[in-house]
Amino acid sequence: MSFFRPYARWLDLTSGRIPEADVVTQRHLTDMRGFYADADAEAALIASNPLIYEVYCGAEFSVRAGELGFCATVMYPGKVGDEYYMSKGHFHAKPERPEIYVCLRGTGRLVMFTAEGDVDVQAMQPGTVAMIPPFWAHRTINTGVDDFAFLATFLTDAGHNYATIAEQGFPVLVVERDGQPTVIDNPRYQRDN
Ligand code: S6P
Ligand code: ZN
Repeated sequence: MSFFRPYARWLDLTSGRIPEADVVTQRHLTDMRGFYADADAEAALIASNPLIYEVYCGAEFSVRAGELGFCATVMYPGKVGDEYYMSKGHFHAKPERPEIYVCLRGTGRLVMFTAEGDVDVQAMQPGTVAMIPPFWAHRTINTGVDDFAFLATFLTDAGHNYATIAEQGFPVLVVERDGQPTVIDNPRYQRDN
């Protein structure tokens, strides 16, 4: 069987980018309308449409079982209202698939939750290795003033399920209060769902 081919890519450990990535995805504010809690702040920023984050993937992935993939995410510093720039966040389409994140640059948070209502927030700084268990949705947040970057590795058949998150977000938000990242409840999230 020859349908898997070995490959290697150079990950720039300083910037967090994979310069020769086969696939680069950019997410601007218009790609995540409605994800931030403060609709007025989003409307005020939408004309300038800031780039929030970029994802560099080593290769175009198949969805065949048994393939491990890796992607590096670089997230820029900024806020929409008092909510820090963040990823859309997702469950995996195969929700039982876990994932590992390795922080390369900056400071941030990895926020996770389960459909049963458990919530977990991990602080991320260069060198932090975080495990996202099966069935936990995950989102990253740049709480610093520099770029925040991390490497993710996962079985490529994990896929993405953004629909639940697009509807009502995460149970908690990470906002700036008195200059500090602070975790607060998300008023839009229905805990009994
Ligand atoms: C894939 C992995 C990451 C994210 C990336 C962007 O399973 O978790 O590569 O895709 O950080 O986040 P999102 O929520 O927009 O896919
Ligand atoms: Zn994931």
